[in-house]
Amino acid sequence: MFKKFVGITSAVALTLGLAACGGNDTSSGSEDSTKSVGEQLDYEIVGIDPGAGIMKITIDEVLPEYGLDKWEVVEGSGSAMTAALKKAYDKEEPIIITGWSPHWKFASYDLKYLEDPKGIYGGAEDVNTIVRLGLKEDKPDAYKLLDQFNWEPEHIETVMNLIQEGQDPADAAAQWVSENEELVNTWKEGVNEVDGEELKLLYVAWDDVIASTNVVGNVLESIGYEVDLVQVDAGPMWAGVADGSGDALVGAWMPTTHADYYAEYEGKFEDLGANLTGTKLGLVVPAYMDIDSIEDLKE
Ligand code: PBE
Repeated sequence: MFKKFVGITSAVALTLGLAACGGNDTSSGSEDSTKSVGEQLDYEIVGIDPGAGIMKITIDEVLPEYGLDKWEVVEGSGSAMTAALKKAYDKEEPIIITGWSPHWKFASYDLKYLEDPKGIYGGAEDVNTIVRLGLKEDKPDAYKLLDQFNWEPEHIETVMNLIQEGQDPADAAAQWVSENEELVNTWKEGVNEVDGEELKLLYVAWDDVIASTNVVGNVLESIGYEVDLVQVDAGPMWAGVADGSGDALVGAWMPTTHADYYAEYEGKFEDLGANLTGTKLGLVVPAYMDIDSIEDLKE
């Protein structure tokens, strides 16, 4: 290989030599390693369902504001995204996903958020509980319990990890509830038991929201409600609580991620405030990747 370069100008030889060195540095050692991350990934970021707030922020704000016009965010789902992450990670290949915390992927893999020097993904957010108008009058005990539902990232992470390890979400929720009686009792304070009244919780198949909805559903059942967990897309989740066809949702990320849905239906729901604080959103990559900032994607 080296012999081929004999006779070419030293500047070119130097460039080629450096490129070859860069290639040898990477663990894959393939010819890909001399390509930019964009070239290696075909300028594709692995996204989730199109209704997710993180998709809108990434496509409408992050790509244009960082000048990443060659890049696109591929639509899919939360589970397709984690499947793609596992596949790439197992082979130590590059991948960029739309990621968020709390999420089990940070316990399963060594990952990092790309720095966001423009702060477009915003700071830590709250996850709010949103109920339909009239729930307070119709189902005061469900309302009171939903209003008192509040936990910490470590709690939701435990439930997510149980599900990730293979437990059915309902079983994982039941196990967590039985192991956290003291906290759960604070949600039940002053709440009376009811006799089989129906209650419909709407949720999207995002791993954090699957966990929280199953836990709240389990506790509402323990006080006598017949709880229906209905999985929908993000738009119908908000629309369903706003038109009263669903009673509540516990996965409203505010003030940024679900700002559009919030504004669209404002006045048609009641916001019971945060059930969790300290979330994060961003572009996430395996720690073995050689980039640190969203700005590195321009190269
Ligand atoms: N998420 C999880 C959602 C909210 C909860 C970050 C994927 C979203 O982007 O809308």
